Amino acid sequence: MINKISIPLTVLMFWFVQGFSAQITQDKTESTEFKVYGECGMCKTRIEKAAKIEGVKSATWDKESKMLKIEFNPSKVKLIDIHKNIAKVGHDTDKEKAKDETYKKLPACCKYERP
Ligand SMILES: [Cu+2]
Repeated sequence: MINKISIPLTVLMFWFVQGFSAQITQDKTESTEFKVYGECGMCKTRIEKAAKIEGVKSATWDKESKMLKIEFNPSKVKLIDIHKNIAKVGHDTDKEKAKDETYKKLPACCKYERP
């Protein structure tokens, strides 16, 4: 009698624990920072907006240090894709360069010195 109940119960417990740990892995957040070239407050808005792609929890760019701090989920987004998306809006990062034509289209106040 006890065995008949305890076996399905054990299986159920096992599923529960497994599902729970899978969820933890999925929600894992890593934080990192990298350099993004920019100049002003407008750049800050543009950079942070471009950085917040799917899987990125938060993005904060510092005008003085030019460092972008991000919190992201490595199982949902690759770092290089964040770099690429920022480069797409005209800002060079330490890994990806923006296209010259995109850079040229930036407002005058945003023309940062290119590395
Ligand atoms: Cu700017």
